[in-house]
Amino acid sequence: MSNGARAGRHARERGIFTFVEILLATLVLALAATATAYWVESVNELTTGADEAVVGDALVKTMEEILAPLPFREPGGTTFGPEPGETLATYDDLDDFYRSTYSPPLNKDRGVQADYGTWTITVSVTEVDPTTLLPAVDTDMVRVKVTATRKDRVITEGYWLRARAALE
Ligand SMILES: [Ca+2]
Repeated sequence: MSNGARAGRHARERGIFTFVEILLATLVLALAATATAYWVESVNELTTGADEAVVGDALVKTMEEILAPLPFREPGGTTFGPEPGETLATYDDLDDFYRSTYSPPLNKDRGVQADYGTWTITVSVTEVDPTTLLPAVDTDMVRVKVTATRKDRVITEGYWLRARAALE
């Protein structure tokens, strides 16, 4: 029996650990701590992603609340986009918003949601052919797209079609 093995056996008999045992235990603890840190970081990333998805959905829905009640087109108007002199506060038909970007995003009263300054809402309203849904000119259908981005990453996109009603 070697002197090392004899010393290890004597150490166990005395109830203390050898240097190798302490080294192995330290290594296992270090690996466990690293795995735990990695797991916590992964959970934090998932939570942040879930939070962003919830906020992105809410911001897109807020724009839907602004856009949905608007008439398809300015009564008697021929302009696609805001009529001369109109501003955000006086936009009164859907295509007034046809190429809009808001950062911070709007609240349902068209005010600014300053708490979401890192977010951008982009609205596009495109005339489309009602049959093919391809871009077209002077049709009775538009495709509305609302995109919520944060730090140049698209978080949520919402699309819908809007047809001109019989009396619009
Ligand atoms: Ca208008």
